Amino acid sequence: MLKIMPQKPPTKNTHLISWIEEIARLCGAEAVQWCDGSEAERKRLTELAVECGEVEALDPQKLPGCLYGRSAAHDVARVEHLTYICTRDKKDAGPTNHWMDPREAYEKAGGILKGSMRGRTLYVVPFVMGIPGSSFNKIGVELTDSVYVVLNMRIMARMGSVALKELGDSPNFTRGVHSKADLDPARRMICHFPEDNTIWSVGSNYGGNVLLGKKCLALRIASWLGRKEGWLAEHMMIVGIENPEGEIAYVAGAFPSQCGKTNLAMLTPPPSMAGYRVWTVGDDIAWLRVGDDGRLWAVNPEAGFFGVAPGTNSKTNPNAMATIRRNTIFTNVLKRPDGTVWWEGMDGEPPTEGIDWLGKKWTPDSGTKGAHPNSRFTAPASQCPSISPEWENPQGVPISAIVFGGRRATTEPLVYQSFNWRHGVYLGATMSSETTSAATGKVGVVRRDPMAMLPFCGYHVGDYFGHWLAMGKKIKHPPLIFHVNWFRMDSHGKFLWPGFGENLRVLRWVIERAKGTAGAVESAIGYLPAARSIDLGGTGVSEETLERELLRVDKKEWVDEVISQSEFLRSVGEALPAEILEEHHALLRRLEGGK
Ligand code: OXD
Ligand code: MN
Repeated sequence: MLKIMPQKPPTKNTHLISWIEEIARLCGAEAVQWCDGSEAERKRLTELAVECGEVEALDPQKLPGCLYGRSAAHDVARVEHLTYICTRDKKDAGPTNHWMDPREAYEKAGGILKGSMRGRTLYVVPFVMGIPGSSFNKIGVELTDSVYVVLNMRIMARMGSVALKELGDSPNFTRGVHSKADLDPARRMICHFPEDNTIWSVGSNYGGNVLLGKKCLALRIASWLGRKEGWLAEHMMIVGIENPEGEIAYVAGAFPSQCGKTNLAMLTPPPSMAGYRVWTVGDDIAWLRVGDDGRLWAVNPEAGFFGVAPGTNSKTNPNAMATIRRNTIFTNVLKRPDGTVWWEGMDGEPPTEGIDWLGKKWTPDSGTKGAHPNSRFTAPASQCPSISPEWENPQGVPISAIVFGGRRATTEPLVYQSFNWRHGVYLGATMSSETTSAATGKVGVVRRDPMAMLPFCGYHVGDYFGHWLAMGKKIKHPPLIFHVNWFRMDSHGKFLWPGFGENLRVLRWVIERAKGTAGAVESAIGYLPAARSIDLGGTGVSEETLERELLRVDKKEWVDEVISQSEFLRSVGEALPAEILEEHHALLRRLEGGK
């Protein structure tokens, strides 16, 4: 006998209550538990999750409030080939998304959901993406059978009573359903129904597939809503850069997964840039709207960081290291015998032994990685030492510059500026990067990743480019648009640019361009920094390396680049805006003109 709704619902919202009843029945849940987001609830659920083995507690002195989780060995990354946009008309999903007819998707995923929560509790997780009280936020409710998901969601979003209060009696909320089901990779589907404001995720317990506020709502569903409502939901970090005079300029940056967005968002200025400060507003997602003042304003809709652990250390990202000292969930890293954690690229020597991400005994001689390359930390943004005082401002922050960037060993210079908004949209639209372990599939292959949204744009990518162009017309004082590449290599395969804190030198040029105080020279691909306009003091990089290698625009490489872009642009089909094609042809003309 099902104990549906044993608790008195903490809301009178009949749309919400009847939907929960319907899903609880479909899934055969044994009980329904409403989450309020309180501290007492966190304690209770943590004890439960430890008891049933979903997570392990870490050393309470060394890592207070921290937990350790392991996902199934075949469930460690986003599964793009099993992620669907389910629109009535296939055309609306476009060529970059996997599409499924909504009826088929409800039937297939429903078949997996059916009875999947027998003997399990269904947790009701109401959450706000955005700042409570702001007219720019969106409400979601995730129904899940995973306590691990509940504990992560309460870090990543403003969760519980606050969301129910915000929602009131309204039917306007994203209906998210998640069931681990049997974690069978053959029965795994992440389905988005933008026309129904609904997400069904089954058969996974990996964050990017199951923390439904993040990629599913705040990017795929939100990008669809943004087009309808006249704003942009983007895969962007947001950072404030304070100069020695105390002026702060905000930059939004789109980079594919594992290209350093979190490090850039928490950047520590190098010692030779005394007087500069970097303020973190967000590390992964930006919602952008035109303000009454005609500028573009950005809000980080999330409340936490779901960051990549390997390579994070007190040199690459001291702010992240300070953030994750408490109240953090570590997933698929190595657990040390003393109840702390480790990953490849962390400070100090590797531990002499530990339990690896697969749950096996590990030593440095094992010949395997202790932590999965896509192992993660989930940590409250409020704990970040560099968190901006503006990060919860309901209006957001005004954006002076947008940077697009990818991981490219060749071709793309360290930095260049687009000629104007339209050219900037073209730079974003044709962006590319080498693939990483954030998604399943081959690593290191160059692929087009427009605006770093390839896996996240919830509608036709051609219409998405059109929406960007239309937004440009609505912004009276648009941010300048740039392209950066921290990953260019020399002929021996060595990175030419030191990256990390030194990237601030490039961002300094970017914001000084926005202010109109830095020099540039025109090239075929855009404006490059004028000689000596990027301060290299203390980087170990010479003016000559900057000029001849990092900023080199090689005509042959660029003609090949344009040819490789053509293939992608053709695949966009009829919906490709003529303006993008014109920019493409204009670039080729400029290259051939020898500029
Ligand atoms: C992420 C991703 O987790 O982009 O942010 O995969
Ligand atoms: Mn991301």
